[in-house]
Amino acid sequence: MNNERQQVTVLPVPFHYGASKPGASGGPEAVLQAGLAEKLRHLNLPHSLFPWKEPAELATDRRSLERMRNWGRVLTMSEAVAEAVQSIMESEALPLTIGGDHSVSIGTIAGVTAHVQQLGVVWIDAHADLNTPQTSHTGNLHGMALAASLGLGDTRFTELLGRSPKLQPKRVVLVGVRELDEGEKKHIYETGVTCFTMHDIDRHGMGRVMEKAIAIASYGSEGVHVSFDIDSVDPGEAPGTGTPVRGGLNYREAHLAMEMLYDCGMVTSADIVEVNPLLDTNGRTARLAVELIGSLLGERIL
Ligand code: 6HN
Ligand code: MN
Ligand code: MN
Ligand code: MN
Repeated sequence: MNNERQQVTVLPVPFHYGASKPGASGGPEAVLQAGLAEKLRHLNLPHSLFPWKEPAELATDRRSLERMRNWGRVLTMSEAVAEAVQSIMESEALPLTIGGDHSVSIGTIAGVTAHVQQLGVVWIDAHADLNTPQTSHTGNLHGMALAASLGLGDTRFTELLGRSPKLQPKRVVLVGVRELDEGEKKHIYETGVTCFTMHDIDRHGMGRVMEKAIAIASYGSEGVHVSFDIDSVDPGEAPGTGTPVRGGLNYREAHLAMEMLYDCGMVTSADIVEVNPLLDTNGRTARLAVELIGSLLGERIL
């Protein structure tokens, strides 16, 4: 993004089959209700809403495997998201995907990398989403989204739109991590993706951590994708999410991350995921999501 009044196309993906709990499918509606369009208007950004259509589901897509729950539904959704994002990229707008659980990112990254070959990713999350069907304890595909984009896991997901892997580990950075499964730790070591935990943020400060994260994700890259899981933020600030973990980013740290990403001028695309209005208190988490999108798209007080 050169940051010059970039056209933004919002892609709402009301989907929850990648997670255990229902509710994330209400995320797009909640974020829109919380004033997303007004925010974009206030920022003077030309914007439109992508007409998302629930993909027609084949009866055979209802198959489920213990290790990859609802995989047929997730796959059908991922293909539709990938196509939508690809067409948004073609129109030279910035795709802003509103989830939905984090499995929507399998599709967005496939769609973005159809245009941007060398894509950096900043994945802001309490979790790493680096499970494969073999390492997952839950079988939930939202916990496998980043792994799939790195070429790990089931080929139906890794080979979405063809090319696998979509991402190179040296351009992938996790920020805000505080809960990892054993298999995910192994995947971090084996792939060499960079992982900044809450410990790193406490120790060095969010400013320093984001400087490093942006330097890594953008080095030699043609663009940077931001995948923001709202559970990266402390549950006290963002209660409306399905897999909350104590000890998260505070309000200011989350905004600083988004502001610095805007300032780097490399952002091609973004996902805001895991807002669950059924678990929210008075729309607080949805409003936070809108504010954070504002910071990512250039909102400043001065
Ligand atoms: N998310 N590691 C756990 C799992 O089920 O694989 C949690 C995943 C959470 C996924 O928040 O996007
Ligand atoms: Mn996630
Ligand atoms: Mn998470
Ligand atoms: Mn687990």
